[in-house]
Amino acid sequence: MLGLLLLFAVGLLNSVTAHGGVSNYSVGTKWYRGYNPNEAPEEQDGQPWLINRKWLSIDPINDPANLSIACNTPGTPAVSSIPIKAGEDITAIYYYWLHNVGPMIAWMADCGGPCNKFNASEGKWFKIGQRGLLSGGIVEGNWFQRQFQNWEGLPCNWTETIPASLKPGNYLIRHEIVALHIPNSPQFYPECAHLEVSGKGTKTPGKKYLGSFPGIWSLKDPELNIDIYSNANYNRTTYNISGPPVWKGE
Ligand SMILES: *[C@@H]1O[C@H](CO)[C@@H](O)[C@H](O)[C@H]1NC(C)=O
Ligand SMILES: *[C@@H]1O[C@H](CO)[C@@H](O)[C@H](O)[C@H]1NC(C)=O
Ligand SMILES: *[C@@H]1O[C@H](CO)[C@@H](O)[C@H](O)[C@H]1NC(C)=O
Ligand SMILES: *[C@@H]1O[C@H](CO)[C@@H](O)[C@H](O)[C@H]1NC(C)=O
Ligand SMILES: *[C@@H]1O[C@H](CO)[C@@H](O)[C@H](O)[C@H]1NC(C)=O
Ligand SMILES: *[C@@H]1O[C@H](CO)[C@@H](O)[C@H](O)[C@H]1NC(C)=O
Ligand SMILES: [Cu+2]
Repeated sequence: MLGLLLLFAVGLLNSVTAHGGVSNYSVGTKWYRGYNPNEAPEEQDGQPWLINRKWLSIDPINDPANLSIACNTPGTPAVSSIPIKAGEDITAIYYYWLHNVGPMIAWMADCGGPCNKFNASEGKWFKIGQRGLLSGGIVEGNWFQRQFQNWEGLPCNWTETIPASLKPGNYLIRHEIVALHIPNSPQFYPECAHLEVSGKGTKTPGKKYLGSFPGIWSLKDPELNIDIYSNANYNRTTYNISGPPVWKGE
């Protein structure tokens, strides 16, 4: 009976911890606490330290047409912003990330004013970095997500650079992990934070780099609505990350 209970508990634990999201951010030596869906909302909502848009659940979003695809559910704006210079790195730190197949993409969108008044579904999003299949086959190969994965509860770090030429201003940053381990059922895990970008940059990405959430992702996309285990895909050694090209600051 105890064994059975234990088995059940372990099963439950696995199904719960199988999901996740960004726990903290760091810029240089400074850490910023993210929203924690496992802690009381009343200790987080409206707090002056909050730089992360609210996300209530570590579960994935399955429907790319859901408004929550932009900044998760409910995506309530943060109070504060992370100050960062164009050209600096930002690290998103996750705990217990357990999936291993699928692309990871960092996006930004100009809030055109204070981000705490900005509707993320009206953002024009651009990629600043993406990580996919680095080598090997699509099922067992060396995905960045597989390197990033950590079973021991140690922090998993994902670092990207704010393009050095980016015009200063208020931006959302959106870290998104796409998990492809279930055939024809891509899972999207996006979280957003508010950035206050400084610097002497003057550039903004052109139209071919921009898109909307909902909008960019579609279940008609064969790279997302994919069965990685099928005969046709199993031995593939390339995976093309969908969406616009990454903006490098040109
Ligand atoms: C990281 O995030 C967790 C969960 O939100 C929080 O409890 C912890 O204080 C954060 N760590 C740091 C160093 O900010
Ligand atoms: C959007 O997704 C969230 C979280 O996955 C869910 O709670 C909500 O019901 C969905 N909304 C619609 C309109 O399906
Ligand atoms: C945000 O924008 C979307 C797309 O234009 C719209 O459907 C939605 O109602 C807006 N949400 C709010 C809270 O205004
Ligand atoms: C992850 O990043 C944090 C913050 O920069 C750092 O303290 C930690 O050592 C890093 N962990 C790993 C495994 O690189
Ligand atoms: C994948 O490649 C191996 C080695 O060439 C081959 O034995 C296997 O049948 C292939 N699998 C599929 C599903 O095509
Ligand atoms: C990926 O993109 C390259 C370059 O556009 C193309 O040659 C290749 O066929 C694509 N691979 C797949 C699996 O779609
Ligand atoms: Cu999961």
